[in-house]
Amino acid sequence: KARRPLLAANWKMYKSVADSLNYAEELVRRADEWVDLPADLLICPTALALWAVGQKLASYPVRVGAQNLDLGTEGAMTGALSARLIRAAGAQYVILGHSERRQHFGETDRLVAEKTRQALDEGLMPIVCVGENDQENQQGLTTRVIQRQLAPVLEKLSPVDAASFVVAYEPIWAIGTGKVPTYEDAQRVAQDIRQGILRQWGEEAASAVRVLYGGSVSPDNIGGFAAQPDIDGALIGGASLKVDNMVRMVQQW
Ligand code: G2H
Repeated sequence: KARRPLLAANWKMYKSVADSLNYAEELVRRADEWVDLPADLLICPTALALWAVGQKLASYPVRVGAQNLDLGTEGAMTGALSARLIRAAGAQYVILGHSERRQHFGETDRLVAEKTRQALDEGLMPIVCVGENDQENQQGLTTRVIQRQLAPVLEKLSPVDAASFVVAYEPIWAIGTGKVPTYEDAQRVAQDIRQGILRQWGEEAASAVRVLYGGSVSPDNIGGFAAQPDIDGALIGGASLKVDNMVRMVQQW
C-alpha cells in the first residue's frame, strides 16, 4: 500500500496516569518486537496522561494523540482543552467525532467538522470517526449515513489536507460488542469513503487519505482487516488496553 498504515489505540476513559506510564514503559521494553514495522503506532490516553506518556515514548516510533478537543485557542473556557494546548502537550493526532462523543456529548456532524478544521490549523492530524448504527445497517443506509457525516467535514477541508486527514470507519454496532463486519463489507465501506472523497477532491488526494477500521478489533481478527486494500490501519479500543495484545496486533499488520 502506498499509504503508511496507522494503528491507533483509543484508551477512552481508562487508565490512571500511573497505569498509563506503566503501559508505556512495558511497550518500550518490548520495542525490539515492533520497531521496524511499516506502520505508525499511536496511543491516545486520557488527556491527563497524554504529556507524560508522550515523554516516555519520545525516542520511540510511537506517537500520542488526544481523544477530543474543544474549539478555541485559549481563553476563559473553564474545563476546555484546545487543539493548540493539546499540540503543545506533545500530541500529533486527535480522534474526533467518535460515536461515544456524538451519543453522550451531543456532538453534531457540523461541530465535528469545525473541530477537524481547527485540529489541522493547529498542526494536529484529525482521525474523524464515522459509522452507522445497527438499524441503519439493517436498512442498507451505511453509505448514506457516512456521506452525511463526512459532507460538512470535507466542505471545511481541501485536497491539501488529504495527507494529514484520517477517517475511521466504526460501525456503532461493532463498538465494544465483539461483533465485526465481514472483512469484505468493511473493505467495501472503506472504498466507498475513498470514492466519496475522490468525487470532491480528485484521485490524488483521495489516495492519500488514510481510512482505518474500528470496532472490536482484536489480535484474532486484525489480520483480516490488514489484508484489505482500502483499509490503512485500525482504531482499537478494548484490545489496546493490554500491551501484549497491542504488540500482537502490530506484528500482524
Ligand atoms: C470503537 C473502538 C475504538 P473497541 O470505539 O475506537 O473500541 O475496539 O473497544 O470496539
